[in-house]
Amino acid sequence: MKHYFIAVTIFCAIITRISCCDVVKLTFPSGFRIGTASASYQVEGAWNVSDKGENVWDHWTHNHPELITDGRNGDVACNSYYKYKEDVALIKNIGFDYYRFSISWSRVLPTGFANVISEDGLQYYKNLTAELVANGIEPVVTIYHWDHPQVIENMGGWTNELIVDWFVAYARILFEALGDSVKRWITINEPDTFCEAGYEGTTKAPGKVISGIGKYLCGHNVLKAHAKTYRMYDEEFRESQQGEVSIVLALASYVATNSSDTESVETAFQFNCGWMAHPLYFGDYPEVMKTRVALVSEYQGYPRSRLPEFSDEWIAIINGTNDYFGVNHYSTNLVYPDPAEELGVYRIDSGVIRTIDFSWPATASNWFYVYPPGFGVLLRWIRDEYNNPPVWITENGYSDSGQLDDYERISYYYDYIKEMLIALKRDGCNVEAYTVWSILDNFEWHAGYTERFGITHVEFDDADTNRTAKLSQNWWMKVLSKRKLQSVPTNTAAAARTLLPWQK
Ligand code: GBH
Repeated sequence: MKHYFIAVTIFCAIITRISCCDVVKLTFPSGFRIGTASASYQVEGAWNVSDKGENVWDHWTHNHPELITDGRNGDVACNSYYKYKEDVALIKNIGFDYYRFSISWSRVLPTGFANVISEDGLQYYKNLTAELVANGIEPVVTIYHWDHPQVIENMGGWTNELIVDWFVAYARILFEALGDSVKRWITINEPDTFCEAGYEGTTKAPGKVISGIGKYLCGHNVLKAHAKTYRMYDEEFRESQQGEVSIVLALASYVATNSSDTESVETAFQFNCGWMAHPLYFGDYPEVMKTRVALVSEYQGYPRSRLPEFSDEWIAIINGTNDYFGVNHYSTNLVYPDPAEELGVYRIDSGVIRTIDFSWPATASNWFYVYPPGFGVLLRWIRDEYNNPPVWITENGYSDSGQLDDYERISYYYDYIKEMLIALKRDGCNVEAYTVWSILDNFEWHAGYTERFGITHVEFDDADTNRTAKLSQNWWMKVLSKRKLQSVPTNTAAAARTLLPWQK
């Protein structure tokens, strides 16, 4: 009898495994799109060529090199302004379906405003787009990836509501100039990231520390700018151009330290994903954000909540302005309730402490630990929360210090994409596309060139900024030709790799 049970148990275990892999097979469904991405300030260089205006990242890196890990900047970066044909050839050779790149606002509008359009600036993006199309690669365009004109920042940047109209005028010029070829637009990249790090911290430009206020005010204006741009596209371009418009959010995943604590997980998701997505899908901020921020604001003595309110008119404008759900995902946080609240002390708006499990593998970025199951958790949460919208993974990738034999990067891709395929095939999540961040090593914001996300190595110390394939680039080439995940090459040296400072 005992043997019988053991046999049955083993049999069931094998069947479960097979059926899991059978469902998933690790192939990409037909029609699934795979692309790669970059952002203007991180790759273009040519910071003062022609009539280009100064942007906040030019200003920030030139004035505060001490706040960049290696003191460097994006003046040259990958030289993609001059090497875009080489970039496109590379993307084509690897076999990607699309290329997500961003446009530098002050390159197109040197004064920051729509009164002067730089012919050279606009021509560069026309050339890049044409080169992609000629090579059968779909252009996916981010209108804004953190580098707004300094002149606009001088007037408060994303904390000044006037930016809404300035942004719409800028976007209109891009729809007009590129919209015949570009059918997939992203208005704004990761408001959650730059609103917090740029208006309540000094790890992103403009590095203004407006504690408790800056982030929400910035996010409020971002939602308005996004929604007005979406409505403008509806009114002036959608019929003739037939494109899609969305925003991209930086979404961590969350798991509770104590597995029965579903509330902390839910609150953490709402404060991250819900902050921007709830208004886009339901018109207003999540209930838990409104009540919690009001509560903590009152505790801190503010006469009103630090989270701004939308008028009914704005709710109607914002509600329903995401044609697809753009997700940048890298890592997971562990969450638990802030114990200080039991003593009546309110320190955190969400009331939830976010941390990491230090047993998870580290990367070269101090915020980034590897936890593949988190990706599935996030995708299922989006499915359930927003009625299974079409999802584009607009960024996913891994950071190291730049070695060509990047075995860990390959296993990161393998493990994360496997979770995505399970969420898609087994759990019915409506994921339509996946984007590799990044095609090239590039200027990694406050980390300078010390953290590398590329599947292609770039020699930044050499004026030629030569590109060299990493192992992961070859792996991607195979994945793309077979449309199926490929096994991870083994690396015996990886086990012996040296500990990073924060692992010691
Ligand atoms: C993306 O940002 C950017 O879009 C891209 O430009 C960049 O190169 C890439 O990823 C790699 O960084 O609360 O301490 O856990 C993702 C940036 C950084 C956003 C970490 C969320 C959470 C910090 N993410 N951040 S923490």
